[in-house]
Amino acid sequence: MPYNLIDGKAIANQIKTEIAGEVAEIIAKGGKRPHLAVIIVGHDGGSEAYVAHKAKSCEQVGFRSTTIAFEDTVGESELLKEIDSLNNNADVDGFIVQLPLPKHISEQKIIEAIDYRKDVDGFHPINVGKMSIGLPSYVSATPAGILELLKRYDIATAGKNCVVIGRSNIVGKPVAMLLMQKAYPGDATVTICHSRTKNLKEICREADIIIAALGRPEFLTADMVKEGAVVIDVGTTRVPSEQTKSGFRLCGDVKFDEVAPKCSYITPVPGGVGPMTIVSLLRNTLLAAKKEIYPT
Ligand code: L34
Repeated sequence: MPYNLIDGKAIANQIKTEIAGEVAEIIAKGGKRPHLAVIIVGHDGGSEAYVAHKAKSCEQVGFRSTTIAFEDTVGESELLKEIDSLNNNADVDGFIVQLPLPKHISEQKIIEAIDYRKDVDGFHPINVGKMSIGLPSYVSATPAGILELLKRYDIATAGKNCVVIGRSNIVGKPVAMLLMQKAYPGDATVTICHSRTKNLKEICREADIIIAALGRPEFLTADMVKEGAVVIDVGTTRVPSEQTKSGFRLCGDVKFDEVAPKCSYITPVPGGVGPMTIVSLLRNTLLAAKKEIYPT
């Protein structure tokens, strides 16, 4: 079957142009430049690359951005102090703490310290809760990016069997919630699979749409995929490679070469969901600057 490649990078660029236009309008009217702050802890290669992308993308659309970097020896209380300062900094519209954090710091405690009105990652329980019941909220960036791709490619979701592999708080759970909501994209029949699921292969073979978000390189193979399925690959694992200058390559959760020929649509890695994660963060930051979700 000739498959359609979902070009996340192209869609992301299109959305950046849309956002840049809105920023220009705000500035022309004498408004404040949207401002995103990002806290990064330690030197995880993936995190450093993603945070650099976020800063560069802010610049491209005309946002101000501030990156605050800590060594991985930073104490939890020092981090909480920085969060408190950002919560109270009127120039900062939204901020995030890039995950993962070192083991001696409680991610949950950090997330809950962020003022939910500035939580442009949509990780705070208030935003997660509101999203779950369909109220206006900051929706976390990767799930929002996935839905945007389905929308821009006009992929039908109502009544479709949608299988999500992975149950993380930042992707699996929220994307499942969004796909079952009474909306488009949404109205799907959603099944969430994880490491304890029995008959995973059989369940996947029934899927019209598969979201692979478990973080295991090339986990989804051709024998798990129905002819004509839509496959969204959320994995971005760095695996060692002798072919690249950096010494690694980015590997998705889907064995692309054998799965793609069976698909109607499929996302590549890189260039699929990753760039959409970044523009969804920009979109949330713009919403924060405009105080659209939380007016006060
Ligand atoms: N707080 N932590 C917080 N918020 C997030 O939204 C994230 N995430 C995930 C990890 N931790 C987080 C990201 O930013 C994953 N993630 C992310 C962001 C961007 C990209 C991948 C993951 C991305 O841009 N991927 C590119 C390639 C990047 C490269 O070459 O290194 C792609 O084309 O897939």
